[in-house]
Amino acid sequence: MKATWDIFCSVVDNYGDIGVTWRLARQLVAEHQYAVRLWVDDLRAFERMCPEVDVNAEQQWRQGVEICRWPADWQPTAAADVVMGAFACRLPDAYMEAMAQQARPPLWLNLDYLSAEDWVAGCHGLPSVKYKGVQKFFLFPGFQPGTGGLLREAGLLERRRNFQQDPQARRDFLQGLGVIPAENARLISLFAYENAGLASWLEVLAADSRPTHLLVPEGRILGDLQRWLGVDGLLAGAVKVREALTVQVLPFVRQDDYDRLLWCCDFNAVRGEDSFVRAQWAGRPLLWHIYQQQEDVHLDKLEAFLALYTEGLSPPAKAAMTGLWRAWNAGEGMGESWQALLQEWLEVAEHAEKWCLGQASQPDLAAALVQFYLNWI
Ligand code: TRH
Repeated sequence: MKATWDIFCSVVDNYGDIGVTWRLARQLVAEHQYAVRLWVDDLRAFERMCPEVDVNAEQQWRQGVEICRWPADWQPTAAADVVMGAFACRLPDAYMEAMAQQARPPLWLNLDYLSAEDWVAGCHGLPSVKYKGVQKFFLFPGFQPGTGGLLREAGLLERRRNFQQDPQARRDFLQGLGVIPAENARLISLFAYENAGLASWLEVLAADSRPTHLLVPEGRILGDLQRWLGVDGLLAGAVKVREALTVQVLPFVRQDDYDRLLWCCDFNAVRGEDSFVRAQWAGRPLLWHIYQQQEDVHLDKLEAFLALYTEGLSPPAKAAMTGLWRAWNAGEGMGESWQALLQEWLEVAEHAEKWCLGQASQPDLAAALVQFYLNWI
């Protein structure tokens, strides 16, 4: 009998918690043939990226995954063979008790946040706390050998490359979103938290000799965008033109379509965790708005990633990339660093593909989790 998996996802805020666990659950089913239950405490964020999700259903099947509402009032449930809490979420007490009561206690995992910091490889797979004899283990995604790697479905890069080599597929996809960029326009996607640096970036794009078509999925950055445009109530479908810059607001699309959007663009501004990884698989230059944490600990994570990512770049390209990312994450002026990046564009674009291939040569996170389980039994 194949093992059963329970994945617990508490939606703290935004879309990253459900984005990551939904991706992982699907991959465990599709590529490793496990029976996976995904427990989610709030289905509304989920519905945005997977519109067929019924937000009122206690239980439903989606793409082979059993989706269960994680109720505040937990009902007795037998534990699975592998139990994963995502991002340090606390499992229901009664469920932990059920784990402890099982004749063969399950493998208990905590899937942690993604970080490029050096300590991650040393902590991946280490034992954590115990509950009545059930041992919990830390699992860390990461970029370096010895970590759990990144989520990457089988055949992802081939699909991405086929799409990018097919101009008609790109045109059709964009047209489906109502996007018809000018022939020579630079296409940029923008998914970010509120950012005081946005106006300075838009200024320089508007003043550029080459047109830019900026695609902005509905979300937290719209307030800054509206302020710069001097308009209110921007909704999906809105198109505004300021000199060389065309700004278009997009609906929040399903997760697979968001991938295609990233594949279409010459440059992707992403945020959090999952969109950040997907932009890397797109093989195009990117800008990361990191999720802000208390006492600015996120800035160490930003620097750790930058140090890794810019390895092998020439000093001016490295300086341009680093300058742009630091400015964006400090909410500072973007004009100068954007110009500097444009000077290094060819190198930075080649580097994005190289980085992607390098990361793809490591085992993916789902495979690493399965291997961890197989080593454990
Ligand atoms: O939404 P986020 O800011 O999520 C964050 C981070 O994960 C952060 O690390 C975590 O601490 C916090 O949540 C709780 O960014 P992220 O991780 O990129 O997740 C966005 C998800 O939304 C990702 O799976 C892609 C998906 N998405 C779509 O499906 N369609 C869209 O149109 C867009 C813009 C995103």
